[in-house]
Amino acid sequence: MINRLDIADADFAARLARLLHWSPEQDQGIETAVSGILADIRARGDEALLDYTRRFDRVPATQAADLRLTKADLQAALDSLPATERTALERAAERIRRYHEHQRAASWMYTEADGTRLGQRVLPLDRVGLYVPGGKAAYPSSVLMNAIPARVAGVPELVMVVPTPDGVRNPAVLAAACLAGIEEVYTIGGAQAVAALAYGTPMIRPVDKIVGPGNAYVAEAKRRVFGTVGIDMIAGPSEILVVSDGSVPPDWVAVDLFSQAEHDEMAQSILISTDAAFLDAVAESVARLLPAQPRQAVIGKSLADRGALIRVDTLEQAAGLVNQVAPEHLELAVRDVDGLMTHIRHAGAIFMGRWGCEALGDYCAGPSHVLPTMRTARFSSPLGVYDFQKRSSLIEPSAEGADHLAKVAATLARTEGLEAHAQSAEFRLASRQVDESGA
Ligand code: HSO
Ligand code: ZN
Repeated sequence: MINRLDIADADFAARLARLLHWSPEQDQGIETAVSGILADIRARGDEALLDYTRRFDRVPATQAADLRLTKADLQAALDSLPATERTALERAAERIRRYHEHQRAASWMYTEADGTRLGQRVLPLDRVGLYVPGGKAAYPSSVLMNAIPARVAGVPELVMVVPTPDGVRNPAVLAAACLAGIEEVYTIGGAQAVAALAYGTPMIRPVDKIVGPGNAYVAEAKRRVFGTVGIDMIAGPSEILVVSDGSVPPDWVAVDLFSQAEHDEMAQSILISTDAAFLDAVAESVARLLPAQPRQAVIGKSLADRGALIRVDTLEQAAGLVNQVAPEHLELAVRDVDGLMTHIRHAGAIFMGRWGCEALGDYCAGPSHVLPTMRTARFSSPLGVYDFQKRSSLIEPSAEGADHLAKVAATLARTEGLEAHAQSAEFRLASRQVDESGA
């Protein structure tokens, strides 16, 4: 049902390594298909886009313009939502906005003693593309979680692409786009949509960065257009790791584990505890609560293949495992959260204390639910305002500062054998003396 591990077992490290191992399918067929689609969109633009969309999504479009939604379409989707759903989306959007306002980085500048000014200017990206999947993982919450940080950064042009298989639109996704202030939406998907965003077509002007999750074709296309445009990350299956000292009800933890397992058979749900009786109780909760879950098949497979209940001796050992796993989501269901936090280094989002269930963060706590997976929390961060801002360095030497710097620069330039650099630094020095003597 769910794997049981004990840190005291001789084969613990090997079993854990086997459970954690996951690598995205690297399918030669996908690579070939995607490279063909990218080349075709570059060569034939909207014609190719129309062809692929008719073929893959069976959309009855006759011209490229049929693939664009109007502002009225988005507004109609928002108006069609039941009031409770609309209010929930609005409240989530408001909270996500407020959280991200704390992330906005400001430009800065300082002046040195000789009057030289140095600084950094922060500006939003001009134009960003948001990919939204059309199939089983079409989440309106993800539209908010990607679009609002971009909006808060000040990105003036946000373009969304979302496939509509058989022409069927997802009103909640379009409503979320409307709430997030997205005005440019195309009903396209797959590698062809990524290519259109990256290279542009007569209908779609190219963007500067593409964000948002997608299937293996979308991921491969994003990998290939990276460099032409920026991308956010290539996300793996969802992950949750709960650390508990047994101070919360076992049923709570069981359902928390289900909550990520239900995303995907490849999702990973792990509980680490110092309390063996608590682990037994959670195993019992899992067995008792699973049959009533609508997604019991997916959850069951995820827990059997990749889930684990792990016994450790101390919470420091638990923290050591957390840092090794570097999970996307971490719940600290323990009495002494602050004490445990001092040992935690790697996790995408950390839910602290007995009330910190991940589902709140998935929808409405405030931080983006777009988080580093597959151990990448060791070196990367949640999607945030900073992903939609870029920085320029500012250098304004004073006359006196230029003198000092020229000597250092010229020396280093000659060390590197770059005489023109040295002269470039020194020319101003020489001509400034002429300049100031009025000659
Ligand atoms: N847990 C997912 C996000 C999500 N959950 C969307 C529900 N909807 C990211 O890991
Ligand atoms: Zn989730």
